[in-house]
Amino acid sequence: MKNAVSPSNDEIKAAMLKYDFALQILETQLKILIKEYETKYQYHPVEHIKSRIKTIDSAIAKLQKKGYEVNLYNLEHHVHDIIGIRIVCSFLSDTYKIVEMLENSSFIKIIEKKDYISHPKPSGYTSYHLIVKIPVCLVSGIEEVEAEIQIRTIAMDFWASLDHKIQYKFSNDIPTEIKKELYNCAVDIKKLDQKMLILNDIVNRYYK
Ligand code: 0O2
Repeated sequence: MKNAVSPSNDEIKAAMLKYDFALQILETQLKILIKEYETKYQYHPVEHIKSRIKTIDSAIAKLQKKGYEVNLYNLEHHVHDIIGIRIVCSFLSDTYKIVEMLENSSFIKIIEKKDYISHPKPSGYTSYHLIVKIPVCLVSGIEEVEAEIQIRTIAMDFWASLDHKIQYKFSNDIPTEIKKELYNCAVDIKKLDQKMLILNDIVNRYYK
């Protein structure tokens, strides 16, 4: 399916349709898994879930940034986060519970795991990323569609959201002192996440 000629926006739109379907399926499946988990363990590990489909312009920009020619084959094979789902949890331990829950699901096929919680990015970014595949039943047959699931705590989400705004404001050319301060905030956030987890454990012991 490798095109020598760049696809038109209409061709890309048609190819993107399956991502809409896959997102709906994935959102429903996640709701089922989380609800079942909550019922079984009487515990709510998820604070909220956000999802988005990458815009065509943003997907093309990512492809170009990676140095690939713009065609449908490359969009499908080299942009792994056309579907993005973010699962935001209260506590550090919850993020790993969610990862384990997804690993145990036979419906969601995990292609790649990136643990930026144990191994933060040089910027200080922390989150657990899963690249997954979801089966979508189309008229033409079953297609496996890729998605990226980001799992993080509220505190990590707070940091990433400010970092994202800063990157946008400075067009990725962030002054060194701001980079350093952001990194320091990431270190503080890690400590805060650990302290909140300990505090929550203490509170839970009171209940017992
Ligand atoms: P957006 O606007 O959030 O969609 P890959 O996607 O795996 O081919 P890459 O870049 O190696 O390529 O993936 P990575 O770094 O594992 O994950 C990329 C996504 O993680 C980004 O998507 C962000 O959402 C998030 N991310 C990664 N690093 C940072 C960071 O330093 N700060 C913030 N705020 N978010 C980060 P996009 O497409 O870059 O952006």
